[in-house]
Amino acid sequence: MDVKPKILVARRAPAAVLEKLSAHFDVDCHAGDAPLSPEELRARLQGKAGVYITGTERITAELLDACPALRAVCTMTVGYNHIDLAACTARRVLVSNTPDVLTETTADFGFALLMATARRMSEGERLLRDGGWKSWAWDFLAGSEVHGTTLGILGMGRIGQAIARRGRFGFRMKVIYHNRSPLPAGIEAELDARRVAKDELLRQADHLVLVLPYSAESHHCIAAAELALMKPTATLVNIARGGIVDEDALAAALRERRIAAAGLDVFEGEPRVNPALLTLPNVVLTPHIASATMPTRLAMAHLAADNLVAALTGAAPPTPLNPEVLSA
Ligand code: 8YV
Repeated sequence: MDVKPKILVARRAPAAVLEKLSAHFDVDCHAGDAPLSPEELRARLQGKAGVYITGTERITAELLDACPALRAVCTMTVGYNHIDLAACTARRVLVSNTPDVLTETTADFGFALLMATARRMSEGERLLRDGGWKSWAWDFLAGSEVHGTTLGILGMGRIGQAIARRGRFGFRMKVIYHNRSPLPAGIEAELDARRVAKDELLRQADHLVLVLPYSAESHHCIAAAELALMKPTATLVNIARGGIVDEDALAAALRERRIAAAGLDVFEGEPRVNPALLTLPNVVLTPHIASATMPTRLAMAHLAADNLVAALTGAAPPTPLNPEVLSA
């Protein structure tokens, strides 16, 4: 009888996904909602050929060295800053993520967060629930305009483009962006989007959306100096990773109304939120849910499983990050 390879599913996963994995593997599933500690992860990974993770579990060179049986790391996220990709590649460990299936859903949320932030929705709901809605006034909860304004996108990948499309075609916004590489000419023309220097993006955007990958290079790339370039009427939206923004500098800018408002779905120390942000009225805070619709989360969960099955059964994984390890 063939012995199935052993894998670890590091977080609670949909039943259908566990069933799919169990057809191929001997599955050890951490069913709790609290993440495994790094020590627990290392212990549970002993003898495992594959691991199915989310954005919480960190895959480091040290962990890989402590788990020599590991051949595949499959994350149910598009971002992969929690994985040392170079260390995986050097050890011929296949890494995959879940791009594309979450693009439109995440862009929907990014735009919703922009709207909620500009139009002061959370502030209004808090005021109403607290019994503070007494009468009408011409400037009561008056927010910033969205349609026809300038949308700035920092990081023009798949999700950035999907947000730009919503702004351009749904809200007649002028789109500017900053990205390491320019968009293909066809997409730039479709979106009527202009690539600008980062400083110009900060100066001109009425609404600035952060959608860039997190790395040593993008760590705190929005800090005091960058916030100082923004318009006092501007809003900032972050659906990428918390570490991109210096939260203390952002809280100070919001408190002193050097920018109008911010919408944040991600936080540097999440799930802990910087207390300086919690007391400010002009910030909308959501708990990292940009990709959280049932169909999208199921699609992500299945894609991560399909990658793991392929990687360990000799088939081509649908969305590998280091396909070179397969041919090495
Ligand atoms: C995840 C995300 O849900 O895909 C990503 O990179 O940020 C979200 O879609 C989150 O990271 C889960 O850990």
